[in-house]
Amino acid sequence: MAMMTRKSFDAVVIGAGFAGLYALRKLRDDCGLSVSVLEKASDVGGTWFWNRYPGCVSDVETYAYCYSHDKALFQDMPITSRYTKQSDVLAYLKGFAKRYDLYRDIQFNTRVISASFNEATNRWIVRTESEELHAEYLVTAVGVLSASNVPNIPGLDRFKGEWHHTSRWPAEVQFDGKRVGVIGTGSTGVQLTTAIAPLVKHLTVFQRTAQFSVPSGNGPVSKDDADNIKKDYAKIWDEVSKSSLACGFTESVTPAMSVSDEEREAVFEKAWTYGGGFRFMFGTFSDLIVNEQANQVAQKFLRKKIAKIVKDPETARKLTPPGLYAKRPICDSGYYEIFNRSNVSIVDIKAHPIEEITPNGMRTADGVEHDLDMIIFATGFDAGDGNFKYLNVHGRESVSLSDAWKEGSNSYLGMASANFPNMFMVLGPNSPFTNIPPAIEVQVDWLAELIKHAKKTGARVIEAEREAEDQWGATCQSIGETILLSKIDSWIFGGNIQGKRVGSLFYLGGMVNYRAKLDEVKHKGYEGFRIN
Ligand code: FAD
Ligand code: NA7
Repeated sequence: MAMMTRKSFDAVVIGAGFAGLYALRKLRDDCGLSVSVLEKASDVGGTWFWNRYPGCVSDVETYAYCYSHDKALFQDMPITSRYTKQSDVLAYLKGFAKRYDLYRDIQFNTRVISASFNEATNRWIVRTESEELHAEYLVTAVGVLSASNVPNIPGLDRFKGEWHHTSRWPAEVQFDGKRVGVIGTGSTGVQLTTAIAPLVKHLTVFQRTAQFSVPSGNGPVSKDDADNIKKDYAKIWDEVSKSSLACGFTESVTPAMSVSDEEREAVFEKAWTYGGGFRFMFGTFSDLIVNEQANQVAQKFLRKKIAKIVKDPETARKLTPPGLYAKRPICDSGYYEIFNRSNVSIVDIKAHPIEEITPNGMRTADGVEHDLDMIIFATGFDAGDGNFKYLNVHGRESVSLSDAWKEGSNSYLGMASANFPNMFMVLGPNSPFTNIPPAIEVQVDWLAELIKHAKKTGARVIEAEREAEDQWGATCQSIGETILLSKIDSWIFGGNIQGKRVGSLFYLGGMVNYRAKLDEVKHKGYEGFRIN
């Protein structure tokens, strides 16, 4: 058996996506800590390393789906299209790591298998398959949408064709001449199917729940427009910090039913033409996700659009969601249109669930055998706390994080948990639900200040108090209950995973309120933390 090597650092960070890279930069270069980042992938990027499926693109505009903390970095960032495609985000994050000399402190192909807090030394022991690392601080940056959900459908092992999950996409996939089945119609399924419909012999979309989607309005950005965006650096990030969603556009303050039917229709139409899922849900009216009547008028508008686009009425019926417009908003580059192609068909697997995967394809409950050469799972993620299940973290008195979260995962402010001293989570459970890079910066900056404060006072332990953590969980839960997103199953509340407890996984109170809470906690001497 190979010898287990031991190393010691001030901080160990797990994950090298947006969060882990920024944590490394901040803790090493600003706080002066020795830091080691452990990443199971072979390069940086996180989401954008793993999700290489055709059509993969952000749905927050390029100018806001990036770091904001360095003006020069922003000025140097290529802005060539309205949204930023997977390969461009990956290149951006690789460039970030090179620019700030981060690679030297990242160990790739290294999966963390456990982490435990040693109460005698107040240090964390982090284990990989071949090493043991000791550190004062443990920072988890393991991603909220990164633990793949591969449904357990009987027969997959007997399938003679190839199969892939979109979040573990291999380098080369040939579609030419193939009959492809895609399970899942969330953001990923919609992007993927739209991209591959023209490439495959036949595409069968296996849909469990129909999704409302609006046009993305994606397209090239000219050099002049990009230059103008860059001149607005201060304005953009000021607006982001003062908004709820941090997406870089002005959110509506007008309730939907406060205007006439004609005005409302015009507002929806303008948003549909301009494009953008978040813009449609939050830029048109202020209350689409809190007021059922407002939500219904949006549903009605979107249903009319589907009926107009999709030529076959039966296909249109299947594609039309019967209920609330209350999943994470999504957008597309011609999704409903692909169903007018003769090589695309849809199977309603709520009506006729998939019974098994056969050597030649899939059999649904109506007895139909769907012949396939390839199956693609666009079935999403065990979101929020999913990755923590594989981390095997133990805190005080060897209590495990999984036990601590048995009744539902939680953390104080999305970043710390009682009994897990000196462990900080970037985007832990009950972190803000917003455009993600700005939320990462807010949390990492705040944690860096907290660590500096503790160092100044000579404290060796920073630990969330149980009561503060419970209160934060209750706040997140009660805000969640007022929002229509909690009324339907989706990854935002854990309802997409069979057997998972449904409850708050995010703080849905918006970025402005979240920042205000962080300021308040800090100004009250880090209220809710025990620092000694
Ligand atoms: P990740 O990028 O998920 O990185 C986590 C890293 O941790 C991974 O590299 C993983 O390999 C590593 N890791 C996990 N466990 C271990 C372990 N045990 N040992 C070692 N390493 C480990 N968000 C938006 O705000 N806007 C968008 O438009 C948007 N589009 C998206 C599109 C797709 C297809 C997906 C999947 C997500 C999208 N997201 C979007 C969410 C996206 O995940 C975040 O925006 C962001 O990239 C998250 O960064 P992160 O560093 O927190 O996590
Ligand atoms: P989502 O939004 O969770 O979508 C997953 C899709 O897969 C959705 O249509 C699910 O149907 C479907 N699904 C999941 N499990 C199954 C099973 N067991 N059988 C059939 N169908 C299933 O994940 P995405 O990857 O599309 O998007 C996640 C986020 O990543 C997205 O919001 C962006 O931020 C990027 P359901 O609706 O649950 O009935």
